[in-house]
Amino acid sequence: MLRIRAKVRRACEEISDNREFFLTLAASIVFLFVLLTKVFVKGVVFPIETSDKYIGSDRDKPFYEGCVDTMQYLKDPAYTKMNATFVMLTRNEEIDGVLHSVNSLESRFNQWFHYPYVFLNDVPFSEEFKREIKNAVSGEVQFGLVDKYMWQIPEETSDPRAFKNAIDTQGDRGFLYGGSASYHRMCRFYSGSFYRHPLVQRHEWYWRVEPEVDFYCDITYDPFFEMARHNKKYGFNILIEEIYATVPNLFRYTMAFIKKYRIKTKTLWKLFSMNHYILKTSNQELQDWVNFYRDVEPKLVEKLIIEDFLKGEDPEDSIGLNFLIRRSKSSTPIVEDKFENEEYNLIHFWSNFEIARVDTFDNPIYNAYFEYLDKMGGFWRERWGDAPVHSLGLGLTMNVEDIHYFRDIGYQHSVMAHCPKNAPHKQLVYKEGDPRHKRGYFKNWYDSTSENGSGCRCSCPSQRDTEDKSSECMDRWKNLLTADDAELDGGRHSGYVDTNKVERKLKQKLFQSD
Ligand SMILES: Nc1nc2c(ncn2[C@@H]2O[C@H](COP(=O)(O)OP(=O)(O)O)[C@@H](O)[C@H]2O)c(=O)[nH]1
Ligand SMILES: *[C@@H]1O[C@H](CO)[C@@H](O)[C@H](O)[C@H]1NC(C)=O
Ligand SMILES: *[C@@H]1O[C@H](CO)[C@@H](O)[C@H](O)[C@H]1NC(C)=O
Ligand SMILES: [Mg+2]
Repeated sequence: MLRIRAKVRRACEEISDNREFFLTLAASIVFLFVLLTKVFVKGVVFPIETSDKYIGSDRDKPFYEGCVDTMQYLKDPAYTKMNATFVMLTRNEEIDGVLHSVNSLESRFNQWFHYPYVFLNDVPFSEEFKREIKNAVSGEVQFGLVDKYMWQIPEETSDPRAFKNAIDTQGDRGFLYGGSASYHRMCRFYSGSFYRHPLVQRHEWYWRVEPEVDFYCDITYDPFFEMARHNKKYGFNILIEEIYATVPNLFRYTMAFIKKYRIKTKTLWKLFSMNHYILKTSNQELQDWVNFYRDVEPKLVEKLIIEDFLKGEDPEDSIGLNFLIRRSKSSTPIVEDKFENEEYNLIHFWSNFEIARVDTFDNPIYNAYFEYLDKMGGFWRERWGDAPVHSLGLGLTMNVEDIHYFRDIGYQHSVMAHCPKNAPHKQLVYKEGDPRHKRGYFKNWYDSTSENGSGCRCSCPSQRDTEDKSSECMDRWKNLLTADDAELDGGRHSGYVDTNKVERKLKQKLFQSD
């Protein structure tokens, strides 16, 4: 050992004037060290990513972790096939993307369960489209037309100039899809009409699918049946934040609706609403000033020092005078999107994947909510997506435990993907249910397992999981899962900080010598 060190030293002395060499050496050592710690001390030096953690509680957790023996599952006398269907709104031209989604869904799930499909379009489907679909699916198929009353936005005909102007403006300002009238129609249709379509109404449950999506894990149990068995009403797969520019007034109108119809929000409301009612106090000025926890101390310190100054006991008190001047010069902070002390945090369930009861939306409260929003014109004046509309609507009608996170379903749509780690010791051999879905040599070729994994035979893309990309959204969901009932408080926010208590503490600190 010593001899080696001496050798190294000698070698180094020989090139001691070669700084580049040293720098490279140092950089390599640091790089190696970082690499090793990252691999071996994961969780100590580098925090564990959300996708590696366990997510679940009695309120909600995966129905199964890992694979289920599907043949046995289907034979269980307690099992019944549900009154359910896939739903897809699409265009004739999108047939390749539609087949892509259908093949993925069949291969990963429906080849064992044979649920039917409903395809919807604002123009009739072509014979070719119908033929290709019928060849691909293992359940019944129905093709429906969306009539112009459901499809068109009323102002398109009642006020075409204002309509066109609004859409063009959004396009000019570069809002994603803002300049596309058909995108606005689509969002409105999925917000308030799809579940009222007669072909959808024939079912109790639906699973929304879009063209060009991928499923990465085998779904070896029946999600509809498990939803029913666990009293779930709405299932999601991805939770992300909306682009602000598309929904500037959505929350304001939602709050106005709540007020007008005296709606009592449910506990899910807390997933979407940010609280600005921080201080429990009757002092209105303080109330208006303090919108965040970080405002509490500075504002109370200011108040106490000024109060002390105004007692007039110390005429030389320049600190007190300075505080007084500062306060008189400053104005009440404006939180632009605050409405009745709440603000939308832009979080929503990404609604291109949904497994839900049809009456999740087809009920008096949600229907009235949609009608109200529709009248306010946000589906064309702004570009309200069906996802934030669904989510805020769910906040009016659902409790946290009514919602199910399908964490075990690997799914991707355009730029977003969620794909779980595989569950340990619960991977079974793949058995095809339909000869069209032979997997041949790759049939048991899937990702390695991990302690907190929930997936069955997942083969995930290299893309970063949305759980990690939008981990703040997931953290909020996790907090709701583990919060105690009192904290959820029917979704209502209330002043959390006891002003008197904080003031007492601050007084001690500030005026200790007294
Ligand atoms: N029939 C029909 N389907 C549409 C129209 N616009 C959108 N869609 C469908 O609505 C779904 C969502 O549209 P898409 O453009 O994929 O939106 P994105 O997923 O938000 O990018 C897809 O299934 C589309 O096929 C339309 O004008 N007519
Ligand atoms: C599994 O999750 C728990 C709790 O979230 C965490 O403490 C543990 O480190 C996770 N395991 C792995 C292998 O990341
Ligand atoms: C399925 O549910 C729909 C809507 O509730 C109902 O009208 C229909 O009769 C049900 N069909 C079957 C086969 O139970
Ligand atoms: Mg799409």
